[in-house]
Amino acid sequence: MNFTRLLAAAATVAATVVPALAAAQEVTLRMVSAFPENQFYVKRTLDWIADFNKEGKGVLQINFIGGPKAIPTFEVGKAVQSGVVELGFSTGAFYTNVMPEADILKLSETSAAEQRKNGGYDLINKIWAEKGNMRYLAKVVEFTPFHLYLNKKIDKPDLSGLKIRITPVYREFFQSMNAQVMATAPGEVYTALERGVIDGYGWPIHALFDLNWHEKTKYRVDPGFYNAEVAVIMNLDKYKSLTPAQRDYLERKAQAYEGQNEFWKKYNQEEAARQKQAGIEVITFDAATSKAYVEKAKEIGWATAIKAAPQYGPELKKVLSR
Ligand code: 173
Repeated sequence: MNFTRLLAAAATVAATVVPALAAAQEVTLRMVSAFPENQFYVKRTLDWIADFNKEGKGVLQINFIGGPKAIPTFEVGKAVQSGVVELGFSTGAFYTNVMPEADILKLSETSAAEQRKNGGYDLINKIWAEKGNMRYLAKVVEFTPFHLYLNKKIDKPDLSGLKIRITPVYREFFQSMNAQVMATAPGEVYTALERGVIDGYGWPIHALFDLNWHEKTKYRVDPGFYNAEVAVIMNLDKYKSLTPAQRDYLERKAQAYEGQNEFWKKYNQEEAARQKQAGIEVITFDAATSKAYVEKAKEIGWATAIKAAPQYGPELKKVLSR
């Protein structure tokens, strides 16, 4: 073969191979949600994904597989850890079967933005990588207290004789008030309320209406406690396999989603007003009892965290506390 023909052959090869390579560069990440698909959290995430896919053409795409019908709520963390799916949309309480540290983020007093600056975000990612084979991409729910919701009236923080739906978020705190507890995924709460299997449940200040729980709820106990955390998490092997351009795009989009968290402050006020309109009565205690209630939640939260995670619990406490 002379040189000209060699060049021509090389050009032919390049013309066929290069576009194939370029096309192969687009990667699609499959995502599952641990929250039911009819929850507003998921709708908001689907909007984010639509924008992600529009701008990410040729680089990175997300394929939303579904909610707990695809992978059960308490299995989503495991699925991300093992790489069955690349992305998960969940809260830490739902994947304590991966690592106990996951549930500690509910004790955050510093914001996600502050944790990006004070070393918290790096520590979370060190732990999530080491113990969960995960990358913690973005916290997309915060500034949101949890509350106790009841169908029987109480006049002091005593849940003796009451059966309360929990996740790991609330377990030790509600047990300390003598509740009989039952862990269930959000998708099972409505039926449990309808059948009278439970007398109440723990849940954030928002998102009752998404699942129609307001129809079966009489009281909310104030004040709230802790700080709900919901995040986009990713299988670490997949994360590492991305090109720098793909990773930059993913991080930029994830941070932009996290950057919208101020949204929850106003939304939560609206949700509280909506609860009032729906006839949900607020149970309050005197000032000293309320203060003790919140302090007890925090004390029990950290005691449980440090017992379950003796190494990382104290380290997390430094960056999550004010
Ligand atoms: O109550 C729950 O299901 C729960 O733990 C939770 C955590 C974060 C956001 C919403 C719910």
